[in-house]
Amino acid sequence: MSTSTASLRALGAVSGLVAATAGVLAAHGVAALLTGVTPPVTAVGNRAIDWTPQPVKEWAIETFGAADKTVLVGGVLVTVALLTGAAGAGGVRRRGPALALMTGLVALASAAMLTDRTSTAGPAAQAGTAAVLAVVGIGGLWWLLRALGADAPARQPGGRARDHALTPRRRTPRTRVLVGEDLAGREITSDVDRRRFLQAAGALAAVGAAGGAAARMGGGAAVASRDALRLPAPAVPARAVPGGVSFDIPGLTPHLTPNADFYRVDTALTVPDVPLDGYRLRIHGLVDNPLELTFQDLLDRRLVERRITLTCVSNPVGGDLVDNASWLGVPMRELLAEAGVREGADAVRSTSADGFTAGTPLEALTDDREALVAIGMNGEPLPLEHGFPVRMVTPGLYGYVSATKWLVDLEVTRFADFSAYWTSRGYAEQAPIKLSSRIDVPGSFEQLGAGQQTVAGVAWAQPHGIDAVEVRVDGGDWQQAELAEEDSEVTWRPWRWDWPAEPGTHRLEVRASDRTGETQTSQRAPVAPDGSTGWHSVTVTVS
Ligand SMILES: Nc1nc2c(c(=O)[nH]1)N[C@H]1C(S)=C(S)[C@@H](COP(=O)(O)O)O[C@H]1N2
Ligand SMILES: [Mo]
Repeated sequence: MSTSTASLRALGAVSGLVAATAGVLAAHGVAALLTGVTPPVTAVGNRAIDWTPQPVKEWAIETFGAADKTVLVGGVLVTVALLTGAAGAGGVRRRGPALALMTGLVALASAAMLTDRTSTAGPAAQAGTAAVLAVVGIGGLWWLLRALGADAPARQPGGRARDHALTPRRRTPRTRVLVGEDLAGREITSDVDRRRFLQAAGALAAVGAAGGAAARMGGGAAVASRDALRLPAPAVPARAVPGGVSFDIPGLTPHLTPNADFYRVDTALTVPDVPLDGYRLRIHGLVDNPLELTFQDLLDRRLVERRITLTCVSNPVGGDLVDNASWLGVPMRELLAEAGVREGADAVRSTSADGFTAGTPLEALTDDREALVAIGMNGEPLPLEHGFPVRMVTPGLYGYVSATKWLVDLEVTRFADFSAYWTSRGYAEQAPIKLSSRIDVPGSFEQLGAGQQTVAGVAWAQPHGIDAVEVRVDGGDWQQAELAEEDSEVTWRPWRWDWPAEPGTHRLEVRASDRTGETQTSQRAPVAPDGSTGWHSVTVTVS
């Protein structure tokens, strides 16, 4: 392959990338201008999230943590770039296969957009956005490849530049590029219309830039709503945080997690944009009086403030998908009582604005643990990532069955009659949080000096409360740790133990017991289907 062929191929690859980028940006721009439309990359990402096998998903969460979504979107973008680049490179001689590949990609993205669970727009808006992707992506590639001389009869050596010579109007200099050799070993060349190529590329860049700008400007109504919102003081404030709820030990998790540090787990690729204007919470199903509440209706109710530790089923032993916040909200049982739950119901199916669903036992939402329909977190309106404007918080149950964010619908029903998002993907229907404990200090593989060392961490047993924590070294006798003051049975409890550390490599283990008399099992269980078990341990070197 000669250099000129290579550079023609490179221009072809650029054509594929430019057309695809312009198409995607234009579609994202249009989606941002219409409300509720899911743009192509998000739609494809959502499909990927919903279809990724569970073990792969867990591996991704564990490996990439909070960056898992960035990695997913990056993966989608890289794949599209490679395919469209290759299509363009291959399309410099014949456009057909390149356009077919681009059409296939557009068709897949369109299918994902038209069936997206997070879309709240009508099919016309969703289809119109897909059409923009198709026109810019496929049309753009066709245009660029034509300027590169694809499908024009290649000229044999000695041939004359017919259209060049015979069409004086055309001033565009065409560049002859070697595209191969004929059987006799003579060069075959193709005409590249440089001016037309630059015009096409420029036009597509402009379309892409406009789309990108619109995508940046559009949406964001929830941010404005949140900025303008002032939460009322709670009718029932949480009691003051007791003095000794934690220890002053560097590296020990703080009792209350600041919003910015609070773990986040959800299936939302882009944070749902749910403005207060037009917000409705429907409560219906097996009830006597279906309710439809505005955000103001919620504000006007008896607001209760409570500190509750949230826990994710995906938290491995020793992991950090558990955090504690002060929540402000309306007691769920008061809303359900007003709706009048009928005989025979045993579950509430909650749905978010982005189509996520959870199934919660009716009992957990009506008993004394007092689950909340929350609107505030640590003295602020809920952050967008944590469910603005309304979410559920249910003490004692893992988040996937009890903590629906961007909450819009509560259906009183029976477990026999539905299957929630994670339950239909192999997770348990019922998922009480398992008793667990974690060593925060010292860190794994830390090097320590010999002598008195502090071992510390947190333990949780919502909704029963922690009764004891024990630590042991190198499989020796269990030693009682000192517990911090209990904030409540539904919050975690810090503990500490003074360790006379002797030189060598040591393994520290922790286990907790709750108020029901249960002690944490040493039996290791993975996070699926209903939460991990086992003892957390860290290995350290003392010298
Ligand atoms: N809408 C919606 N709500 C959701 C989820 C979700 O994917 N979508 N994930 C749940 C899970 S698995 C957990 S553990 C909690 C986490 O809440 P956080 O992100 O505020 O910590 O939210 C729950 N609520
Ligand atoms: Mo979770």
